[in-house]
Amino acid sequence: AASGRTQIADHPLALAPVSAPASSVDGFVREFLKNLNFTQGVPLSASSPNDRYLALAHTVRDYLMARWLEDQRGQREAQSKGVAYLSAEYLLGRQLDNNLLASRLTDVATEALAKCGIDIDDLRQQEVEPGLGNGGLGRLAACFIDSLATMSVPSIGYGIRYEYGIFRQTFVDGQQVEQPDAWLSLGSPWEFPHPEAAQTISFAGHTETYDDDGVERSRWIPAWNVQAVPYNYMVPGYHNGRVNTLRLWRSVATNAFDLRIFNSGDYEEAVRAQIFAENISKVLYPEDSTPQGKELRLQQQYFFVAASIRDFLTNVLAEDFDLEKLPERIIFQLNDTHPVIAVPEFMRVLVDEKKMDWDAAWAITQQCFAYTCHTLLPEALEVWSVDLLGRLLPRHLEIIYRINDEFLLAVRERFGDDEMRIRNMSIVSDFPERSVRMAYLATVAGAKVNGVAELHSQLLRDKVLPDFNEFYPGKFTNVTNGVTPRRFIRLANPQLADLITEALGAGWTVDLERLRGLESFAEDPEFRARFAEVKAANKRTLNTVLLARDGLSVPDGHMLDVMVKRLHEYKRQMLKVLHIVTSYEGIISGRVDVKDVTPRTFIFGAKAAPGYVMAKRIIHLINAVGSVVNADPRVEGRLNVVFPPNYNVTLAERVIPAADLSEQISLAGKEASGTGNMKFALNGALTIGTDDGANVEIRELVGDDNFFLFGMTEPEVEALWAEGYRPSEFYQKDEDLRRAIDLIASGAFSGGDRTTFEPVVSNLLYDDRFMVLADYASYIAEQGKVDAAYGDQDAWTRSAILNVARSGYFSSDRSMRDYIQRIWHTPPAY
Ligand code: B1N
Repeated sequence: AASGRTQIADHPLALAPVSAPASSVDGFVREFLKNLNFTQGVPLSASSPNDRYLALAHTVRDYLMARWLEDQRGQREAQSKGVAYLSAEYLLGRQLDNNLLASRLTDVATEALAKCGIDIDDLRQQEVEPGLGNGGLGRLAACFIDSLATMSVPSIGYGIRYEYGIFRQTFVDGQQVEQPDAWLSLGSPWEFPHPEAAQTISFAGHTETYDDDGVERSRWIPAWNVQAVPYNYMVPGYHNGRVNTLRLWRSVATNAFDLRIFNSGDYEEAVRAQIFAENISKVLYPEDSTPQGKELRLQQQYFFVAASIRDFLTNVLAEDFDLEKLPERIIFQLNDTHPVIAVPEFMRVLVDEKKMDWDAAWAITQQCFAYTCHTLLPEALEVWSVDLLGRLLPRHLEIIYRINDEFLLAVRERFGDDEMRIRNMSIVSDFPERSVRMAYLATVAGAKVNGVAELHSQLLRDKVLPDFNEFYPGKFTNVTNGVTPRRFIRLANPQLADLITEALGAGWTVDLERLRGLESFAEDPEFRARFAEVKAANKRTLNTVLLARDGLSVPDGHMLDVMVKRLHEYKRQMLKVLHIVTSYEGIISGRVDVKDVTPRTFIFGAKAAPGYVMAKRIIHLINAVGSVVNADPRVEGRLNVVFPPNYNVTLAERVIPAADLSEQISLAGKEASGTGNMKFALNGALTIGTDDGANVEIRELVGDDNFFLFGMTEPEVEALWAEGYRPSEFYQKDEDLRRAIDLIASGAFSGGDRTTFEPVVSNLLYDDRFMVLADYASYIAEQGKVDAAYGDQDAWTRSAILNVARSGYFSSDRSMRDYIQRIWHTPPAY
């Protein structure tokens, strides 16, 4: 087979480049009909919307193909240093529109389809977004690969092709019910499976030592294995002709595995084996920030990193590559701790398989990995029990022990026998059970460790890993997150994009700091009027979308106050609820004249992890408050709570451009960065927020006058904890707060039943880990300022424009430049 491939590679036709079809409307019509006929096997007359969508997707693929093949060849041949982004999640969002935009085909395709009597918008609606991520972390990975392609950085994304992505959320009587996300069921036109390139990935078994020509070596004798089949996705850069690759792995049963069982004549057992193997890439774990230590999750993690490392070593490097030079060719970026098992796997390959000396292998490994931490919550720091690791990956556990032994030896050399410090820094911890702290392993192995916003990186350095910072000076750094302006401005907000282009000319989409040029336009009344009209149009569009999607509506003339993000106590959706209940209580008690209430629509979007009981209760409460408030005639329609189910990337693209007010109200020190906050600012919403995560940097950039700050700072939070936080004292002291909580407790939102939301109320009064009550007064006061500011529409619009003008820093292109400069040191292009 190998010599056959060589012969073909030398054939003159093998080097002839494929060429893209003609970019004319007629050319596009031809390609589209060809795909409809030959790929879908239907004539236009008998085609379903899904047929047409798939044919359109295939047509767009065909236009991208020549560049993709060319870029894959170029990247292989250049042998320059590249980035392998290792992430268990990629929250991509819909592909069609993005790929049309990147390849400049939007207008041609629109016209071509119109010629066939098809409205391209109808086909856009057909696509089920690949929801292969939970929230910010997965969406960040998607933004990063977009920027890497747009900046022509040699890179590849590796991950898992989950058969089921993040669950589909529905509400039944206001309560969350999860449905499986069968995103592949109507076809998956964007992927290219390569079953012939499958890798065998092993698990379990035992280890042994053996004599290798006088050298004692270890080897792993695994007990079972699965096949990892690569599925390639195109990642087109924006208007630069570049197409990078995202490679997601799917697990299937190995032939050998089948055969052994087939030979035993046990057909049922063979089928079971198949199912067992396919389980590994079956479903995305729906926990955001609070991973459960499930065996299948560790299987997923090892499965995809082992396949990715082998893929790089065998398919990217030349066969005779000198492994000592690995750091000149690759940097594996670890997206949180989820792929950290790659570290011992890399060591195993170098030491056991390539027979490299341990110290040499370790020196290489420490240059080939870098680690991004995305959290500060202790419960989110992944830990694997030694028991589980030893069963599933016995050789890796041995390697981790040796890494730890040598690390602690070095610590002793530096700091002396400070047993407390040794215990605190050990990768292997003994309590509450013997386990491996993956963040510590990543920190020891990584060339660099970064947080995702200035404040987060500082807390990581000074509070979470101070001993490591002292031991490894210079290892810790910051790269503030960013978002792609292609998807989140150009695609999501085309009218704003056109207005910006008219003002500043083209070019800002790939050089977002140019938005600064809008500052002077903020002073131009005509520009302000047009900006305000775009916002109003986006609200009308959102209204249309929500009406069709969920039967919900956003009344004209309302301020749009938006809180969209995963449901988590630290994000404090409860604070938002208390604000709504306070406004409502003011009206129905008659203390506030309804005519004085600024009309507001509160939009929520939030999924709760299926096992997170308190989060689900809060969802129930939001829906319950909405039903009561929206239906109460005394409110005269001035308060309106809208909670569309199943918030996802597609809905974000509609909601964010319509928003006036962005709610970023986490307890200071808890939200590592946030990225929704950046998307809102870039779309001209003003932020009400705490001094947390990237909010700090947003406020510094847009200016205090254009940002509603409230709440305790992180040091104030620390101080209050130290002094002893008693939430009930805030309840006693603050009349408004008491009225709001009492109204919830009275059963006003649960048909008179006082038990339904009792756990939420007592959680606030007697526990309140995230200090909702401590920040309540400050939040309500600031919301008063929001109302006042909104009263002067022209001034508000000016602030909104300044938010856009001053947020160019939050492009993920800038994040990529920071990674390149501070961590990767890769060349700008191959
Ligand atoms: O990562 C985002 C940040 O902007 C957010 O502030 C941060 O909360 C988020 C385990 C996570 N941190 N940790 C996770 C996700 C899934 C999982 O299984 C943890 N997500 C974040 C991007 O930096």
